[in-house]
Amino acid sequence: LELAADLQRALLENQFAIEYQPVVDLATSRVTAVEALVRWWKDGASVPPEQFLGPAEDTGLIVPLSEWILREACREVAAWRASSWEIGLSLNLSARQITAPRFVETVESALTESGLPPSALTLEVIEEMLVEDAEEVVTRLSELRGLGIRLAIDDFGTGYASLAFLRQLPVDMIKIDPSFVSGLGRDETLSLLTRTIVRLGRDLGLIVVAEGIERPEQLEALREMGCTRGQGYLVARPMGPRGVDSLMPAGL
Ligand code: G
Ligand code: G
Ligand code: MN
Ligand code: NA
Repeated sequence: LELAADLQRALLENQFAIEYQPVVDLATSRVTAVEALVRWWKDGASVPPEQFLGPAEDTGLIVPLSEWILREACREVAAWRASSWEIGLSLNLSARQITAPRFVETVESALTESGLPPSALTLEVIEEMLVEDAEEVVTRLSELRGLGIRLAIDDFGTGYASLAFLRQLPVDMIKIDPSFVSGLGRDETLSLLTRTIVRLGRDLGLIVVAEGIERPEQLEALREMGCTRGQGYLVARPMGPRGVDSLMPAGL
């Protein structure tokens, strides 16, 4: 309860910030997109999202918080694109946000107001969101995809029904969970599973992003498997907007 009050005040007092983690083309190292990751600066320290996203979801505060993240991130990425830098934006969705009233209209208005084209926005969802209110979640997400927005399955491979999810929802991208990527070069089973996921994604015509790349041997293995995109501390850590500014290719 105290946390709920703190969160409410944090929203009013602009204590939230967005960090962006680059997603790169593994062949060229070109930044293809940035994933927005919310940060809460409370009394000078950063509170981990794991500590406040659950309570924000339970209290419903996730809805106004997510709308702020959506509008702010669309605005910042649209500004980078205004310099002819063709990067996309990935946003993590919460289940409560998707089923909130006027969710689709809110996303549409964030795009219109920022000038970000729908095709530059990818919405990341996890399988757990299809457990409750599955029909409504699939309907809302399908409406957004109909507007040209892309959909990604985050933490792919860790849910109990990864393959069923691919059948239920029209997606454009899968993001391989770090628990698979961590084993590359060290664990034969995890390497084989990663290779199989990459192959599955490619056969389905999906963009495959490997997450949690921390060691050069993982990068090498992913390239060899034909995985074209990646994200992780080895490539780039989450960073503030000024950090992203500094990644803009020279000449733009
Ligand atoms: O940034 P970090 O790795 O600490 O994120 C921890 C968790 O918080 C991840 O599961 C990530 O998906 C989630 N997360 C980060 N930012 C957002 C956000 O803006 N909205 C939602 N719903 N989840 C987020
Ligand atoms: O669940 P999701 O994939 O949205 O989570 C993203 C989270 O993963 C962010 O909090 C980000 O800080 C974290 N992250 C990004 N790259 C790495 C990495 O290479 N290693 C680890 N351990 N965490 C990472
Ligand atoms: Mn994510
Ligand atoms: Na993930």
